[in-house]
Amino acid sequence: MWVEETARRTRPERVVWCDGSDAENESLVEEMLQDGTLTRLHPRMAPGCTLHRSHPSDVARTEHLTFIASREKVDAGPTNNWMAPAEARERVGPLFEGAMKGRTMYVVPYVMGPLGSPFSKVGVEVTDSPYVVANMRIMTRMGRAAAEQLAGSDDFVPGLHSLGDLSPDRRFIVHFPEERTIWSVGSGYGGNALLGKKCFALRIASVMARDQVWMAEHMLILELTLPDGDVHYMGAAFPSACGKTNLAMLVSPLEHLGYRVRTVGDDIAWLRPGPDGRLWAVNPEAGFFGVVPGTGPDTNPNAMATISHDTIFTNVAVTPDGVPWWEGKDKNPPADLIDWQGKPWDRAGKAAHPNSRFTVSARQCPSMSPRWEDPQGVPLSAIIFGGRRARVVPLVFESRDFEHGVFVGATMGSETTAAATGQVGVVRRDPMAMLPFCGYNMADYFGHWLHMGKVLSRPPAIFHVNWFRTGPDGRFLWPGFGENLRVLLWMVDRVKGRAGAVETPVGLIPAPGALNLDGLALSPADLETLLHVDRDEWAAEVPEIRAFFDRFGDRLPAELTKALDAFTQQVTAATV
Ligand code: OXD
Ligand code: MN
Repeated sequence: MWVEETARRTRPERVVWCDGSDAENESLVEEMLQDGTLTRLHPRMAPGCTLHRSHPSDVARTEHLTFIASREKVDAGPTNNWMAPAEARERVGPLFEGAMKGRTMYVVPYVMGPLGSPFSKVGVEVTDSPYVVANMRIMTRMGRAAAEQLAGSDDFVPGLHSLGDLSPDRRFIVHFPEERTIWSVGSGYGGNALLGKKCFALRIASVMARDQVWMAEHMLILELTLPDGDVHYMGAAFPSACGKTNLAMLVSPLEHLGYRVRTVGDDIAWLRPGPDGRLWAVNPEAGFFGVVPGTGPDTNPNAMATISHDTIFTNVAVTPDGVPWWEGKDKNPPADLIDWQGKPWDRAGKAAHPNSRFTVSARQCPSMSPRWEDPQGVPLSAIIFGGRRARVVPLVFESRDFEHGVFVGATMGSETTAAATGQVGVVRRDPMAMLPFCGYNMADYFGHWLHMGKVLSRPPAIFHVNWFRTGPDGRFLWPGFGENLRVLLWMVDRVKGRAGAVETPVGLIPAPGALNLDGLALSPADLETLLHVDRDEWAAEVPEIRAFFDRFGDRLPAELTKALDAFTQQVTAATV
């Protein structure tokens, strides 16, 4: 009924119900190759790969055009754009009228979460973009499997998507949290258009999770195995384009000693309290929609292997014979490169767009954990918050307890990246990396976190990391990538109660000697700077954090006000 009603409104030339089969995908891809939506890449160097060039004004999520249409403004909260549902119907509704004239309307049923898992959920996206269909097929369990999971019930999240005319002036991504529906018009890009990802699995799911006592988080999930066979799972929340994919696919430099890292997810985690009082994590996605630039054989060999075939590239550069290229792939750009807009590259600007992306099935990733599709999920030993901070924030610290960890997550800041339109490199508060993705009042979201801490009898330990601290010369002090394992090992040792730590005003940092740095060429001076907590620098952050908290007024949980007061006292108290 919903599809019929949508078709009456958008008036497509035809309606196609997608079954997710290979044959369907092949004919869809063939059509897109014919009409230029996709270009086939080099048959030997990039077998099965295609390139899509988006409209140059449609290259990233547009947060200022993303709305929460809750009935009450206060339920969207001060950090979301709010639109009254009636206004959405008046302003955005008409943009769908006849929007699919002359186009095909695809009906895309999909499952978020492993098939057969009691925690998985069904969505149905109606879209006029075949590119979106091809992406959804990789990113979700799409087609017949979803219809089967639904088994005739109407328990699904409907999402209506149309490219419209692709104009940012008529672009809106609107979420109705009470009705649990999504409208997106005017963009064909990533998180704006693949509605299972940010719109459903984070914004709408965060509301469901609040009501049903679970959590929908912007987190990777990784598995760490120790030489004695002990296995630990960790969830890490970093803002977009801050290295979640790289951390999730980390290659252990100590693999030969039995320290192994495997991937469960790279962007989203659905977390539930288990009967054992621990927090259990499921990756709702089936693929990776990752940032391409910066991905190379040194930084992320697992991603390089994953995207070596059967990948949709969006907005990368190519050689004339169709070999994809991007900044960070290798040192020497090939001759005669064609940039992301299809023009000869002038070598002045970037060849690949900084937010160019790969879409690829997780099944192709050599580092997937055997448990990545476990219907029950995996139990978390630790949660890691992190951001991109050139100064102030140490390499790693541990929160004193879960409640303090919520304060750490709620106050976290990061320099903005190209994943969203807008200025890049300015520090903004991005609590739990959920600023653009929380579907309700963020103060209530903090309250929900605090509540979850009480529900869990064995909550994960909470840490904060910053791989991006620089020295006075602008050089990154920490080698990062595979070497981040050393920080993870300290965390596991903390969880097991066998590593030393030192109190600072922000939390606990590794005691001297507690971080295993064997074989790393890290100078004592750099290590000292990496772990340094400077009271004055932190005191300088306080007014801005307080102003951020003040935006929530009375809605902010008292625990956080108290934690900020205590923190302020600690960083401003006279040094002993
Ligand atoms: C993403 C993002 O695409 O966070 O994952 O922007
Ligand atoms: Mn993301």
